[in-house]
Amino acid sequence: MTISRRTALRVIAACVGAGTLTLSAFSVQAEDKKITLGFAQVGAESAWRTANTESVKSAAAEAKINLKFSDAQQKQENQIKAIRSYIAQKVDVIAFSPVVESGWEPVLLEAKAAKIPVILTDRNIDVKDTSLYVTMIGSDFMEEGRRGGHWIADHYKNDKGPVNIAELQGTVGSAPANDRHSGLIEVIKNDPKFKIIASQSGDFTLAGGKQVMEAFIKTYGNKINLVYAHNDDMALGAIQAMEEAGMHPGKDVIVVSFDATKGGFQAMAAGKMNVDVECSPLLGPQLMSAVKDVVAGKPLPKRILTEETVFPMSVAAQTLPTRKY
Ligand code: GYE
Repeated sequence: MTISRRTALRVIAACVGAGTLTLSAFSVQAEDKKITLGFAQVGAESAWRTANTESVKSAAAEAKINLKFSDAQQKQENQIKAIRSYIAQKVDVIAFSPVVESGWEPVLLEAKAAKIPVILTDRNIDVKDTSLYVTMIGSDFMEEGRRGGHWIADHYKNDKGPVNIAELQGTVGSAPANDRHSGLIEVIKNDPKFKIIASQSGDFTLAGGKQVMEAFIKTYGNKINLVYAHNDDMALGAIQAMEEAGMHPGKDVIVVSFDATKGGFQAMAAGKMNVDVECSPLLGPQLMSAVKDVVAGKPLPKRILTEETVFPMSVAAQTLPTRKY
């Protein structure tokens, strides 16, 4: 049934007259009730992070959540400042991706005292009192490290070694750097042919990876058999450094990386990277649904995991067009 504009106006007028004009009052209330989420991001250090930021922003818009966003430029003190300002602004929920694992108790106690729920995304923290956060949404970095380790163990199963590994670590003290290291060690520790001959942080950036790799090449040269880079940006930097030194990444030096970004896939398709362990940055939708549940008082699991896999070089060209980040 369609009604004319005039009829509609008459109906509204009648409602007003009868004191039943609840509709517009409701919509004003709904507008007021829009959830405000304060999100403290790590920085913009990698392609992974750019995709993660984009996912959070677009999912907030989609979910009609009012997002306050800050970029900590990879510094914990900036993140703490941002969280304090969200507390002062009395946002409904705070979410953040912690740069490092330790040192969060004081600010999280402040959030708790202000009764503002906190959700961790992407990276975990090291706190005794887990009531300081509602849930943690993200990957299992230990498992990712093990997946990298298993690929390596399998790749060298018929090789007596030694296999000299140069490790490019992520940001010092961050969960993915700690766990991708420990996951690898767990798998290779009982096989003496694997030796980590060099290990240093490139801070998850391309420039950092390149610089550290240049130093490794100077010290160890052709002794390096495998580069284990904690993310694609550092692996791409290391590939550049190796090529500039006349080496052949992907062939005479095996390259193992994490994230599975388009950049990683392009390197694999070009034969310069051997395997990329997936880590999805597309956490925005899961975060927004958790935010809504928390505000609605619904219980949430303490850990919400992302599903991921491993991509060897052989599937890169075929899979590249379907990659979303
Ligand atoms: O692997 C790296 C980024 O925390 C999982 O941070 C994330 C990591 C990701 O800088 O590229």
